[in-house]
Amino acid sequence: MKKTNLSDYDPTKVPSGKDYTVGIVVAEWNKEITDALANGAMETLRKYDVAEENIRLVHVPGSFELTTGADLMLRNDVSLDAVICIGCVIQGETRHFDFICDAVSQGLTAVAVKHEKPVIFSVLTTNNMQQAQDRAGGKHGNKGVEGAVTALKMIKLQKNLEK
Ligand code: DLZ
Repeated sequence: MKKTNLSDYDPTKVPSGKDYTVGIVVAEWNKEITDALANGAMETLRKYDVAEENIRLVHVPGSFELTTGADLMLRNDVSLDAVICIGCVIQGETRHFDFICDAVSQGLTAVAVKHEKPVIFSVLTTNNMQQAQDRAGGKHGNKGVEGAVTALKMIKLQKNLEK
């Protein structure tokens, strides 16, 4: 199966984030992975000129709480243009994985619709730790980088359409 590098993108198509404000919610479960994803996201936002003071970072206990974290951020900071949600859910022996993944994907979609702002799903859902490491700065890139690029593109799209 062909595996794409999550960090492969055309840099000429990424908008400048000079005037944008971006929230990042990071789950603490599998912290080694989510810290690497958060660093990838922050480095990418800085690379595309988002000012340091316009990057708002908060942590939540696990991926299940990303929905509440994103909702709280958007409710309490109207200057946010988008929120990137970062988590890592690793398949275990029980169905917990399925419930968390379903809840987060549906929850984040609902938050985006409620607040009419881009909410980005930078959540790894993997079978094991190796697959997560491969996607958190390993051989398949960094899903946090992809999340930041997606956020910048979606903010620009929204601003263009709502002019
Ligand atoms: C409970 C749990 C389990 C088993 N696995 C993960 C995981 O792989 N990744 C993750 O981000 N969180 C996990 N959690 C914690 C839940 O997301 C949540 O924090 C708790 O169920 C409390 O609501």
